Amino acid sequence: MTSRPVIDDLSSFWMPFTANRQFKAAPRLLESAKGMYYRSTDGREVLDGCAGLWCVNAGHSRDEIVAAITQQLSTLDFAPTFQMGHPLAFEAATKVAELMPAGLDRIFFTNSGSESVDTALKIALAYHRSRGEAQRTRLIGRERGYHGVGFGGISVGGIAPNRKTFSGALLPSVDHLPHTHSLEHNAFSKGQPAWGAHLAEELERIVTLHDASTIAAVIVEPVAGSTGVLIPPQGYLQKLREICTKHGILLIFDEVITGFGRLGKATASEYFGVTPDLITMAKAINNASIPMGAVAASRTIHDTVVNSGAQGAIELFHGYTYSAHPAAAAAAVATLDLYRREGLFERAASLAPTFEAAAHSLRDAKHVKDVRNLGMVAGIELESRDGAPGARAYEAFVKCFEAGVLVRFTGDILAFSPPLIINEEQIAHIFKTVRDVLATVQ
Ligand code: PXG
Ligand code: PLP
Repeated sequence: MTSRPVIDDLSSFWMPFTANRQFKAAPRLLESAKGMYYRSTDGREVLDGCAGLWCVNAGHSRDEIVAAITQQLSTLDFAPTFQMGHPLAFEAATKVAELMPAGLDRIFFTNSGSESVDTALKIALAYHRSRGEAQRTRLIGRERGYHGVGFGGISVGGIAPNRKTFSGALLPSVDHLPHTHSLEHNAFSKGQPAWGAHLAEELERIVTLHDASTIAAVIVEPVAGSTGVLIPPQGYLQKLREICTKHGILLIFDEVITGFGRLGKATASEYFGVTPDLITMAKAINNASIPMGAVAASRTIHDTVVNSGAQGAIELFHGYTYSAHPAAAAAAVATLDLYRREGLFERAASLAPTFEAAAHSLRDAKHVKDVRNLGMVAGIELESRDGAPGARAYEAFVKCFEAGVLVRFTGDILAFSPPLIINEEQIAHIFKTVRDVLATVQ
């Protein structure tokens, strides 16, 4: 394939979560992708170590998904789902429901993880109101949590820079659990760290402070991704579940990253054996081929809300123009079929030990102060450069890209979450490249 010339005007696109001036002074542009590889506009193959942004779990530009979308767009480009429907919306919901933990089989479609989070928070409030507990409005998130960028998501989220600018407009009545990250206790843990389950008991303290009767829901990522791969301590999620159940508080797992095979199961809920009341998802739901997200609600929540309205009345005043967009729904159906046909969740589970060993082989690499992993996710935390947090990981990221490997960085943490079609040689290549790059990073 011939490379197109790089466009010379980068000024109009205000880039998301990007250092715009720095990027535009030295852009990194991708122009095509297939399977495990991107191709950059300067004609280089780049091995995808992070599935795009944790989302392309079946690898890039898969023929079956492309065909499903193309055919759908020429058959039915758009159909409303407000007081109307189209068959694929229902088929996609059934297919998603089949992958959810038993009982979480009512699916509300959105277009992103951020929308899924705000939807789940609203469903939690609607549920309590329908039960006659309208005073349950408080939401509990967690420090270092990432729940997208809607006002609801940044309010329950726990990443300071995402909140600071907007602090005057965050949702009222939100509290946060402490995060579970501790290098002092858990550095270089393989899989779930042994220390930290007791941190879930902080929820009891928060419940005592505010009273359970005011609390609607707790939302956490089962494995925190964006904030730098924080693996839940053994027993931690189980304890959160117990405390929520005891106090009638809904538990929401934000599975935007962990959903659809990242841990070797359809959901982290299944992996950990902990069933929340609501699951948010997006990204790999349709291999990120068309924007789509969803919320899986328990049948109890759904039935409580839906049966509380008068016949003929709209039960939940919420929805998006593009909820269950036909192209996105077609992509989801094709993707979920593909995951099953190729056994990609099982493949992830069987590759996980190799991935773990490869990640931890960097234990003695230059600048490394922690390696952590679970399923097909790993994080490598670097010592920060004095007075310049994030600079070292940024340099490593740029050098990895130049060396033909795409990784993700956040602060001084490198994150790895490759497509689940990766092979052992490619896993070794990613971590060898990172080791070599780190040796050259200041
Ligand atoms: N919840 C979680 C747990 C996420 O990981 C969102 C919600 C928001 O999804 P949308 O589709 O609105 O972006 C996410 C998204 C990173 C990175 O650098 C992570 C995400 C998105 C972009 C970059 O780690 N996660
Ligand atoms: N703003 C205006 C003026 C609208 O008419 C709509 C939807 O009709 C929206 C925002 C919401 O857009 P969406 O449904 O795509 O989230």
